[in-house]
Amino acid sequence: MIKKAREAILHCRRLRVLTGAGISAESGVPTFRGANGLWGKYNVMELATPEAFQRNPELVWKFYNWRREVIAKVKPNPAHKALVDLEKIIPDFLLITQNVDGLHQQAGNKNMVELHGNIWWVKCTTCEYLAQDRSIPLPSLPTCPKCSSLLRPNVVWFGEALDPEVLDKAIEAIENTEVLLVIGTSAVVQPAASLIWLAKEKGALIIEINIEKTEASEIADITLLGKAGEVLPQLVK
Ligand code: BV8
Ligand code: ZN
Repeated sequence: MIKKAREAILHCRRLRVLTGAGISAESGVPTFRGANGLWGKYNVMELATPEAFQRNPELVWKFYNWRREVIAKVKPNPAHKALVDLEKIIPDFLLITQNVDGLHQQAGNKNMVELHGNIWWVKCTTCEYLAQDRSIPLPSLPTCPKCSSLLRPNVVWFGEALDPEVLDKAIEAIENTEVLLVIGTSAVVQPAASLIWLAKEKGALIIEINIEKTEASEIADITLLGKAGEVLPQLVK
């Protein structure tokens, strides 16, 4: 299977990659639904929502400050690095990530979109202010330097629409690809996961890398069971 996947990837002109929290697991970033659950005592579904922020912005910022602290200490793993190598050899490459940890950019990927935003960016709840801010921790209630309103993390919360331009770019790329490599995602969160079914519908070859079967396994042409940090480098070398 590895050989078949390697051939398909190395001989294709157009390749898209969809990554989820599993690709950062070996860097030490907890996944959302993994055995250790997400972020210890915090329940992401309760906190990563506009309602939670409305109700208790201090608690939501505590959650994000804690995740920023965890993520600041980790670095890209061999799976992230393999995608940088892949980008160098595939003529038409796009990385579509659900992750907000910024590890793909840190590893060196350039041609990519972040469907759910980036934890290192903050935006104003009132004006257009949007900036990268890597200070750790941010004040418990950070305010906008332009209009003094409350700042929020520049991530897409549950119940919020994805940035239409970002989603359109991902859909357009998914609609014309030869191969879609799906790495480390439970394929549960929508509309990101629907990109896998769209690629299948458009005739792409679906290759999945995960430590266990997922919702997408039934439509994957090749499912490679194993850790992304161990499997992915074998596909690229
Ligand atoms: C929206 C940022 C509506 C925040 C995140 C149908 C259509 C549309 C929406 C919905 C729908 N059904 C349900 C919904 C609502 C919801 C949703 O999908 N809920 C799920 C839980 C059912 N969707 C939304 O709310 C979306 N918004 O649709 O709004 C709308 C439309 C128009 C106008 C107004 C409103 C927004 C979704 C975005 C939420 N934000 N992140 C933050 O991070 O703080 S999503 C969050 O989950 C992360 O981004 C994460 O990446 C993502 C997906 O999870 P995974 O990445 O897959 O991670 P998970 O832990 O689940 O799985 C890890 C996998 O890795 C596992 O399979 C594991 O086996 C594997 N693994 C582990 N270790 C390894 C490994 N694999 C390989 N190697 C390893 N070492
Ligand atoms: Zn402002």
